[in-house]
Amino acid sequence: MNAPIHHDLDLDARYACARSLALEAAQLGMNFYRQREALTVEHKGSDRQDVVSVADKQIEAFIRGRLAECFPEDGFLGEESGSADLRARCVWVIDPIDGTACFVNGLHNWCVSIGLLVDGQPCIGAIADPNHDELFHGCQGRGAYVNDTPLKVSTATHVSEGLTGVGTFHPRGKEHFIPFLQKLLAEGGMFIRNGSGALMTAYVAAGRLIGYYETELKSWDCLAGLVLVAEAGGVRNDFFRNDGLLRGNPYLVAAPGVYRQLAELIGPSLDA
Ligand code: 2AM
Ligand code: CA
Repeated sequence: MNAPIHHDLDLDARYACARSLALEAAQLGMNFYRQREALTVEHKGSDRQDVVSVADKQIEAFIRGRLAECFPEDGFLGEESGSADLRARCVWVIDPIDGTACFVNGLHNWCVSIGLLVDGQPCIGAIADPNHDELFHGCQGRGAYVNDTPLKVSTATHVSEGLTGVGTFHPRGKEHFIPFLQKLLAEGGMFIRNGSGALMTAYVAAGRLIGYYETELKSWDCLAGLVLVAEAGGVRNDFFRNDGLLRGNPYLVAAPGVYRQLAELIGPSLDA
Protein backbone atom coordinates (compact mmCIF):
# COMPACT_ATOMS: atom_id res chain seq x y z
CA MET A 1 0.00 0.00 0.00
CA ASN A 2 1.38 3.41 -0.96
CA ALA A 3 1.61 5.87 1.90
CA PRO A 4 -0.78 8.81 1.64
CA ILE A 5 1.06 12.02 0.80
CA HIS A 6 -0.13 14.94 2.89
CA HIS A 7 0.73 17.83 0.54
CA ASP A 8 -1.46 20.18 2.49
CA LEU A 9 0.45 19.65 5.77
CA ASP A 10 3.98 20.81 6.47
CA LEU A 11 5.35 17.39 7.41
CA ASP A 12 8.96 18.49 6.79
CA ALA A 13 8.69 21.07 9.55
CA ARG A 14 7.00 18.60 11.89
CA TYR A 15 9.59 15.87 11.21
CA ALA A 16 12.47 18.28 11.81
CA CYS A 17 10.81 19.55 14.96
CA ALA A 18 10.20 16.00 16.30
CA ARG A 19 13.89 15.14 15.88
CA SER A 20 15.35 18.29 17.40
CA LEU A 21 12.81 18.38 20.22
CA ALA A 22 13.50 14.74 21.15
CA LEU A 23 17.23 15.49 21.31
CA GLU A 24 16.73 18.65 23.40
CA ALA A 25 14.32 16.90 25.76
CA ALA A 26 16.75 13.99 26.12
CA GLN A 27 19.49 16.41 27.21
CA LEU A 28 17.09 17.87 29.78
CA GLY A 29 16.48 14.29 30.89
CA MET A 30 20.23 13.70 31.22
CA ASN A 31 20.54 16.72 33.53
CA PHE A 32 17.93 15.18 35.83
CA TYR A 33 19.40 11.69 35.44
CA ARG A 34 22.85 12.80 36.61
CA GLN A 35 21.23 14.16 39.80
CA ARG A 36 18.65 11.41 40.20
CA GLU A 37 19.40 10.90 43.93
CA ALA A 38 17.70 14.28 44.50
CA LEU A 39 14.49 13.36 42.62
CA THR A 40 11.31 12.73 44.56
CA VAL A 41 9.67 9.62 43.13
CA GLU A 42 5.90 9.21 43.37
CA HIS A 43 3.75 6.16 42.69
CA LYS A 44 0.89 6.30 40.21
CA GLY A 45 -2.34 4.88 41.66
CA SER A 46 -2.04 1.66 43.63
CA ASP A 47 0.69 0.04 41.50
CA ARG A 48 3.92 0.38 43.52
CA GLN A 49 5.96 -0.41 40.37
CA ASP A 50 4.44 2.49 38.38
CA VAL A 51 6.60 5.52 39.18
CA VAL A 52 6.86 9.14 38.09
CA SER A 53 9.24 11.96 39.00
CA VAL A 54 9.42 15.71 38.56
CA ALA A 55 11.69 15.01 35.57
CA ASP A 56 8.83 13.31 33.67
CA LYS A 57 6.49 16.22 34.38
CA GLN A 58 8.95 19.00 33.54
CA ILE A 59 10.13 17.37 30.32
CA GLU A 60 6.55 16.83 29.18
CA ALA A 61 5.73 20.49 29.95
CA PHE A 62 8.78 21.54 27.90
CA ILE A 63 7.78 19.40 24.90
CA ARG A 64 4.14 20.38 25.09
CA GLY A 65 4.98 24.10 25.30
CA ARG A 66 7.31 23.95 22.29
CA LEU A 67 4.79 22.03 20.16
CA ALA A 68 2.03 24.49 21.06
CA GLU A 69 4.29 27.38 19.96
CA CYS A 70 5.33 25.75 16.68
CA PHE A 71 2.07 24.03 15.68
CA PRO A 72 -0.79 25.65 17.62
CA GLU A 73 -3.40 23.91 15.45
CA ASP A 74 -2.17 20.40 16.39
CA GLY A 75 -3.63 18.12 19.07
CA PHE A 76 -1.67 16.55 21.92
CA LEU A 77 -1.65 13.40 24.05
CA GLY A 78 1.01 12.90 26.72
CA GLU A 79 1.58 10.39 29.48
CA GLU A 80 1.74 12.95 32.28
CA SER A 81 -0.47 15.88 31.29
CA GLY A 82 -3.35 14.36 29.34
CA SER A 83 -4.81 15.42 26.01
CA ALA A 84 -6.06 18.37 23.97
CA ASP A 85 -7.71 18.68 20.52
CA LEU A 86 -7.70 14.98 19.70
CA ARG A 87 -9.93 15.76 16.71
CA ALA A 88 -7.17 17.76 15.01
CA ARG A 89 -5.66 16.22 11.81
CA CYS A 90 -2.22 16.20 13.45
CA VAL A 91 -2.00 14.83 17.00
CA TRP A 92 1.31 14.56 18.84
CA VAL A 93 1.60 11.51 21.12
CA ILE A 94 4.55 11.75 23.47
CA ASP A 95 6.21 10.09 26.42
CA PRO A 96 8.70 12.45 28.14
CA ILE A 97 10.56 9.51 29.70
CA ASP A 98 9.80 5.99 28.57
CA GLY A 99 11.47 3.61 30.98
CA THR A 100 10.87 5.72 34.07
CA ALA A 101 11.53 2.80 36.42
CA CYS A 102 14.97 2.38 34.81
CA PHE A 103 15.55 6.15 34.97
CA VAL A 104 14.93 6.45 38.71
CA ASN A 105 16.97 3.33 39.48
CA GLY A 106 20.05 4.37 37.50
CA LEU A 107 19.59 1.92 34.64
CA HIS A 108 20.42 3.36 31.23
CA ASN A 109 17.36 2.07 29.31
CA TRP A 110 15.20 5.15 28.98
CA CYS A 111 14.40 7.58 26.21
CA VAL A 112 12.20 10.45 25.04
CA SER A 113 9.52 9.39 22.57
CA ILE A 114 7.74 11.85 20.25
CA GLY A 115 5.21 10.55 17.73
CA LEU A 116 2.75 12.19 15.37
CA LEU A 117 -0.57 10.84 14.16
CA VAL A 118 -1.90 12.27 10.91
CA ASP A 119 -5.56 11.51 10.21
CA GLY A 120 -5.37 8.77 12.83
CA GLN A 121 -2.29 7.02 11.34
CA PRO A 122 1.24 6.94 12.87
CA CYS A 123 3.23 9.23 10.56
CA ILE A 124 6.33 10.61 12.30
CA GLY A 125 8.44 9.16 15.10
CA ALA A 126 11.53 10.33 16.99
CA ILE A 127 13.03 8.39 19.90
CA ALA A 128 16.11 9.86 21.60
CA ASP A 129 18.33 7.67 23.78
CA PRO A 130 21.00 10.00 25.22
CA ASN A 131 22.85 7.25 27.11
CA HIS A 132 23.79 5.56 23.85
CA ASP A 133 23.85 8.65 21.58
CA GLU A 134 21.11 7.15 19.42
CA LEU A 135 18.30 9.05 17.75
CA PHE A 136 15.81 6.71 16.09
CA HIS A 137 13.58 8.57 13.65
CA GLY A 138 11.32 8.01 10.70
CA CYS A 139 8.54 9.44 8.61
CA GLN A 140 5.85 7.57 6.69
CA GLY A 141 7.07 6.87 3.15
CA ARG A 142 10.59 8.19 3.82
CA GLY A 143 12.23 5.32 5.72
CA ALA A 144 13.52 5.01 9.28
CA TYR A 145 16.99 5.61 10.67
CA VAL A 146 19.17 5.41 13.74
CA ASN A 147 21.20 8.60 13.51
CA ASP A 148 22.02 8.44 9.75
CA THR A 149 21.88 4.66 9.29
CA PRO A 150 18.76 3.14 7.68
CA LEU A 151 16.77 0.64 9.76
CA LYS A 152 15.67 -2.78 8.55
CA VAL A 153 13.89 -5.52 10.48
CA SER A 154 15.39 -8.98 11.01
CA THR A 155 15.21 -11.67 8.31
CA ALA A 156 14.48 -14.37 10.94
CA THR A 157 11.86 -16.98 10.04
CA HIS A 158 11.70 -18.79 13.41
CA VAL A 159 11.74 -17.48 17.00
CA SER A 160 14.83 -19.58 17.75
CA GLU A 161 16.87 -17.31 15.44
CA GLY A 162 17.01 -14.25 17.70
CA LEU A 163 15.93 -12.35 20.82
CA THR A 164 12.31 -11.41 21.54
CA GLY A 165 11.61 -8.34 23.69
CA VAL A 166 8.88 -8.77 26.32
CA GLY A 167 7.18 -6.78 29.05
CA THR A 168 4.21 -6.70 31.38
CA PHE A 169 2.81 -4.57 34.18
CA HIS A 170 0.54 -5.15 37.12
CA PRO A 171 -2.88 -3.59 36.48
CA ARG A 172 -3.91 -5.54 33.37
CA GLY A 173 -2.87 -8.59 31.32
CA LYS A 174 0.00 -10.02 33.38
CA GLU A 175 -1.64 -13.46 33.51
CA HIS A 176 -0.69 -13.89 29.83
CA PHE A 177 2.99 -13.26 30.45
CA ILE A 178 4.35 -16.52 31.92
CA PRO A 179 2.37 -18.78 29.55
CA PHE A 180 3.89 -16.87 26.63
CA LEU A 181 7.42 -17.17 28.02
CA GLN A 182 6.96 -20.91 28.52
CA LYS A 183 5.88 -21.39 24.91
CA LEU A 184 8.62 -19.13 23.58
CA LEU A 185 11.27 -21.12 25.47
CA ALA A 186 9.76 -24.42 24.34
CA GLU A 187 10.27 -23.26 20.73
CA GLY A 188 13.92 -22.44 21.38
CA GLY A 189 13.26 -18.68 21.61
CA MET A 190 14.79 -16.31 24.18
CA PHE A 191 13.45 -13.19 25.85
CA ILE A 192 14.80 -9.86 27.04
CA ARG A 193 13.06 -7.03 28.97
CA ASN A 194 14.81 -3.69 29.04
CA GLY A 195 11.99 -1.63 30.61
CA SER A 196 11.34 0.79 27.74
CA GLY A 197 8.61 -0.05 25.25
CA ALA A 198 9.75 2.70 22.88
CA LEU A 199 13.33 1.43 22.78
CA MET A 200 12.35 -2.21 22.36
CA THR A 201 10.08 -1.18 19.47
CA ALA A 202 12.95 0.76 17.90
CA TYR A 203 15.17 -2.29 18.34
CA VAL A 204 12.68 -4.39 16.36
CA ALA A 205 12.85 -1.81 13.57
CA ALA A 206 16.66 -2.00 13.76
CA GLY A 207 16.68 -5.83 13.53
CA ARG A 208 18.32 -6.11 16.96
CA LEU A 209 15.22 -7.90 18.29
CA ILE A 210 13.14 -10.18 16.07
CA GLY A 211 9.94 -9.12 17.84
CA TYR A 212 8.52 -7.46 20.94
CA TYR A 213 5.43 -8.48 22.93
CA GLU A 214 3.91 -6.49 25.77
CA THR A 215 0.82 -7.85 27.53
CA GLU A 216 -0.55 -4.29 27.68
CA LEU A 217 1.00 -1.03 26.47
CA LYS A 218 -0.05 2.62 26.28
CA SER A 219 -0.03 4.50 23.00
CA TRP A 220 2.58 7.06 24.12
CA ASP A 221 5.01 4.19 24.78
CA CYS A 222 4.83 2.92 21.20
CA LEU A 223 3.44 5.47 18.76
CA ALA A 224 6.76 6.90 17.59
CA GLY A 225 8.21 3.40 17.36
CA LEU A 226 5.33 2.13 15.22
CA VAL A 227 6.39 4.50 12.43
CA LEU A 228 9.90 3.04 12.54
CA VAL A 229 8.67 -0.56 12.49
CA ALA A 230 6.41 0.06 9.49
CA GLU A 231 9.15 1.89 7.57
CA ALA A 232 11.72 -0.83 8.38
CA GLY A 233 9.46 -3.59 7.00
CA GLY A 234 7.93 -4.87 10.27
CA VAL A 235 4.41 -5.91 11.20
CA ARG A 236 2.17 -4.93 14.14
CA ASN A 237 -1.09 -6.09 15.67
CA ASP A 238 -4.28 -4.03 15.55
CA PHE A 239 -3.17 -1.89 18.48
CA PHE A 240 -5.63 0.98 17.93
CA ARG A 241 -8.82 -1.10 18.13
CA ASN A 242 -11.25 -0.51 21.02
CA ASP A 243 -9.98 3.01 21.73
CA GLY A 244 -6.38 1.77 22.03
CA LEU A 245 -5.03 5.30 21.59
CA LEU A 246 -6.48 6.32 24.94
CA ARG A 247 -6.80 3.02 26.79
CA GLY A 248 -3.85 0.96 25.58
CA ASN A 249 -3.92 -2.64 24.35
CA PRO A 250 -1.87 -5.84 24.09
CA TYR A 251 1.01 -5.13 21.73
CA LEU A 252 3.09 -7.12 19.25
CA VAL A 253 5.59 -5.85 16.68
CA ALA A 254 7.85 -8.23 14.77
CA ALA A 255 9.78 -9.04 11.65
CA PRO A 256 7.38 -10.46 9.04
CA GLY A 257 9.04 -13.91 9.14
CA VAL A 258 8.19 -14.47 12.82
CA TYR A 259 5.08 -12.33 13.40
CA ARG A 260 2.59 -15.18 12.85
CA GLN A 261 4.55 -17.58 15.05
CA LEU A 262 4.72 -15.06 17.92
CA ALA A 263 1.01 -14.22 17.56
CA GLU A 264 0.18 -17.93 17.81
CA LEU A 265 2.35 -18.34 20.91
CA ILE A 266 0.49 -15.43 22.53
CA GLY A 267 -2.93 -16.75 21.55
CA PRO A 268 -6.32 -15.01 21.40
CA SER A 269 -5.59 -12.49 24.17
CA LEU A 270 -3.50 -10.51 21.65
CA ASP A 271 -6.59 -9.33 19.79
CA ALA A 272 -9.28 -9.84 22.42
P1 2AM B 1 6.92 4.01 31.25
O1 2AM B 1 8.34 3.83 31.62
O2 2AM B 1 6.68 5.24 30.46
O3 2AM B 1 6.01 3.93 32.45
C1 2AM B 1 8.06 -1.62 29.83
O4 2AM B 1 7.62 -2.93 29.78
C2 2AM B 1 7.03 -0.64 29.38
O5 2AM B 1 5.88 -0.66 30.23
C3 2AM B 1 7.53 0.78 29.42
O6 2AM B 1 7.34 1.36 28.15
C4 2AM B 1 6.72 1.45 30.51
O7 2AM B 1 6.47 2.82 30.26
C5 2AM B 1 5.45 0.67 30.39
N1 2AM B 1 4.56 0.81 31.53
C6 2AM B 1 4.86 1.04 32.82
N2 2AM B 1 3.74 1.18 33.55
C7 2AM B 1 2.72 1.06 32.69
C8 2AM B 1 1.30 1.13 32.82
N3 2AM B 1 0.72 1.39 33.98
N4 2AM B 1 0.56 0.96 31.69
C9 2AM B 1 1.13 0.68 30.52
N5 2AM B 1 2.45 0.62 30.34
C10 2AM B 1 3.24 0.81 31.40
CA1 CA C 1 6.74 7.61 30.77
